[in-house]
Amino acid sequence: MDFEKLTELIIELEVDDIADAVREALEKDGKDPFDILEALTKGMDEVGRRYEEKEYYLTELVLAGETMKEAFAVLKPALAAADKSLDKTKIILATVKGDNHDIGKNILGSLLLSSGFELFDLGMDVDEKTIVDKVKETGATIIALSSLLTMTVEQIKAVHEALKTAGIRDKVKLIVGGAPLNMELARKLGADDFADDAVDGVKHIKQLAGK
Ligand code: B12
Repeated sequence: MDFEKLTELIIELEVDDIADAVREALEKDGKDPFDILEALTKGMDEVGRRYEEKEYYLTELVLAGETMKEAFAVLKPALAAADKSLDKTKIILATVKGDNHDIGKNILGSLLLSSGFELFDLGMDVDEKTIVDKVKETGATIIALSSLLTMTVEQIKAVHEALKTAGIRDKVKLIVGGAPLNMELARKLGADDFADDAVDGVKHIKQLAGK
């Protein structure tokens, strides 16, 4: 099972075959789970491009999401086994209000869990009040937010402002990710940091946590 084939299975939306393919790559071929993740993500990028070019429609987007979830269910334990450094920093993870994309967030969440962080995953479409309340309740020191839609990136600013109003902005680090963002925009919206994929995100978060 080569990486090109895995990328292709995502692009072709082979929801029934992807789990076996990932299993084969892992167990039979001994491929690195992080390389497999990269091949799958490449497929999702191509799906996004086809959607943009109107070669794919919403049905295909939904199916691509399902296919990625099937793949990730098999990949998750292998990713977890690959990284075992322990860290008990508390992290709040969420997709911002108005945004129902959670595949990237969930990947980041699994990697964070497998790195030993204590994770509070609030799900998707999460408003700023819920986040502020959770910081107060848990004493989390890092907030990781995902926004996949250009329309919802302003929500990052809303979270930043709500933390300021609550007087706890300086107690937490805010890191954000998602395709419409970059470091410059992230900073402009009040975030402390940005990473463009989940693997890099974990590295950045380890730095923010002072590890
Ligand atoms: C699957 C998908 C969906 C699925 C989502 C299923 C789910 N449960 O998540 C469904 C069908 C629901 C969907 C709906 C819509 N979608 Co959509 N979707 C996608 C698609 C194809 C893939 C997203 C994905 O899962 N990628 C794979 C994951 C692994 O990558 P990722 O999410 O980018 O995450 C990685 C990094 O960004 C980063 N990361 C992500 N979050 C974070 C957070 C932190 C802290 C860090 C450090 C890193 C990080 O790490 C991740 C892993 O490496 C993208 C296209 C694309 N290539 O991104 C469009 C895309 C995001 N969707 C788009 C659109 C327009 C929509 C809809 C508005 C369509 C519509 N007309 O209804 C709706 C919006 C619904 C809503 N309110 O949210 C546009 C957004 C354009 C924009 N810039 O605003 C895109 C880019 C497609 C396109 N090219 O036009 N979508």
